[in-house]
Amino acid sequence: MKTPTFTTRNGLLGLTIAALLTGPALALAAKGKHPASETETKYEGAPSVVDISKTKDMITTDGPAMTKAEFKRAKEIFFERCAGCHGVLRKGATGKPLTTDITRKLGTDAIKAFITYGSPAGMPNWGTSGVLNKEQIDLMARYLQHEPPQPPEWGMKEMKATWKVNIPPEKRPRKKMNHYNIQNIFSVTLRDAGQIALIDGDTKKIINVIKTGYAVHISRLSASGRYLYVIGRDARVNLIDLWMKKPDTVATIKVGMEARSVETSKYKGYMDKYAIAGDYWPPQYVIMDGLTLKPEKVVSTRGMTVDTQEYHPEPRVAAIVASHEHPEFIVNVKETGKVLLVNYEDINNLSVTTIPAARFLHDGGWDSTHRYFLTAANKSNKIAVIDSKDRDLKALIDVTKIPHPGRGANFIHPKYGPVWGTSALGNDHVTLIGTDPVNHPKYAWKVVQILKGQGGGSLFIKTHPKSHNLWVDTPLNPDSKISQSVAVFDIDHLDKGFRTLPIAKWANLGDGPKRVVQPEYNKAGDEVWFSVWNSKTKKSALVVVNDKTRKLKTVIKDKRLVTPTGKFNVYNTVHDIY
Ligand code: DHE
Repeated sequence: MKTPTFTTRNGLLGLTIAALLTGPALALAAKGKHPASETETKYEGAPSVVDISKTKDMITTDGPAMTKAEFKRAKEIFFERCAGCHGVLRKGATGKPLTTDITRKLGTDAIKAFITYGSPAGMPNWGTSGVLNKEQIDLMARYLQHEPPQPPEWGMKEMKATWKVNIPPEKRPRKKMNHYNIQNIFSVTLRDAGQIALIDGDTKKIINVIKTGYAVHISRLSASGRYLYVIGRDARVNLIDLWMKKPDTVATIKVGMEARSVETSKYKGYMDKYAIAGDYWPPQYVIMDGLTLKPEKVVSTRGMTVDTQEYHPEPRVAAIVASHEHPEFIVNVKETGKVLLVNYEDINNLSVTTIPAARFLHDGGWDSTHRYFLTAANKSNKIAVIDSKDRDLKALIDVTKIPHPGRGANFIHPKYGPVWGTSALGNDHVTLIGTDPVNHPKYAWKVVQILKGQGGGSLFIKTHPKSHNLWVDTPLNPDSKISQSVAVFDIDHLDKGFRTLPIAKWANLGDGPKRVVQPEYNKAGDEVWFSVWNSKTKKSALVVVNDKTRKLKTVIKDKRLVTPTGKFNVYNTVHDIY
């Protein structure tokens, strides 16, 4: 996948034209100084994987003249560069809306200026950076004044047509057929290979490399720990049986055209019963049979935004977690800013509680009691706290720029009691929030401390109940010294600051970006694993650190480990330990 190499794409229409053409905006753009960083574009700017050959296209006389061939080329550029932030239908996502009522008022010249110079609100300077040439910019400026092409829907019929059960449940092993300690297996995302590697956490040997969806994204486990669910950006779900002699795929389905999240039912009595996947396109979620992936219920997330209460045609499904308090999935709907509690007790008569939070809900995780879900509304700079027991919003907490917790990290703070933490894309803050309304009510749902990390561009933080370390990665920091190392705090002495460990150097891989990403513990909580994420044609590795001594334990190198990113330890993922 091609990744643009500069600034964020946030607000094409955030400024007045005058400001853009003459004011500080132009000066900033000319110097390449956007307040929003390279970091955010690297992260959000991945091309949309929607199949654009199937869109419904319309060139109307209301827009400037364009040939069919020009429209097709502009559409390709839009889905590669722009859809991630402005949305497939251009109704606005983390970037501003680009609907024709707005773009036609602006006109070709003004749009060209925005695309060329970018804006301090976060629009990249596609022209002055050399990514798009004058002819392409002119093409895009005209294209944006025509109606957005509409990708096709993907309903039950399409899902069923792609659903395949390779090994039906009755033909699967009746007991575990291998000698692996499956609770300590890691499922490792091999992003650009479209594969996952299953790695034995005890021996550090690769058990199997399994073909999954395109630009595979995350793995989650069934409540029993037997079944692994993997989702690709192309919305392909793999169901993998860890009891097989050599664990492998037993069923697959494509649940949409583009997706990011998958989860399984964890409430007692529903072990391994249901899985759910959330789509970016079409905007919907689907509940599936947990043992076969048979699609049971598809539900659209289109609807009104939480604040202005306007219709949004493309609210993408972001993080999904499984409630431990009720038979429910907790579903983040990004663009409308709503959290849905989808009750799976009776999926024919589905009941859904809708909790208002804030726009651009993204990732998040549980507090240590597994009652409260803390989730980032990232471009609103807020953390929402959902009470999964009482089914309501407990708090909406202001934090600094672009919180990105992954699932966050829980530990007992020496002063404030139980806290949950998040790092950020937009600055070096590690924000700690009190999570104990019973014994520490004064601190509950308040920012109790902000630690200074290595820098912005952080995606994930992690600790473990048995550890005294808090690990903070910074893979998207533009400074390679920072992106190739990790910060570690002693949670008993947070005021002492962090130590830096040169993880990429330890891997000794030669050249390449070698971003160090996503700490993940083993089951025992005495090792922490890091991916050294190099480009596709270069060597990558996993680095295992002794959590007690903070010294290198081992480096897992193998030519099959292409672009490793997320790692999911079976036990910790089943039990939501982080
Ligand atoms: Fe992710 C989690 C979306 C880019 C690695 N990512 C998530 C979740 C969402 C999401 C909604 C939460 C899922 C859940 O909990 O159910 N990610 C997106 C994007 O939209 C985005 C910004 C751009 C894109 O086009 O995909 C994006 N993500 C990335 C990456 O570039 C990362 C760093 C590398 C990769 O493998 O693609 C990446 N995302 C991850 C990982 C998690 C994740 C490792 C799970 C973390 C965890 O500990 O649970």
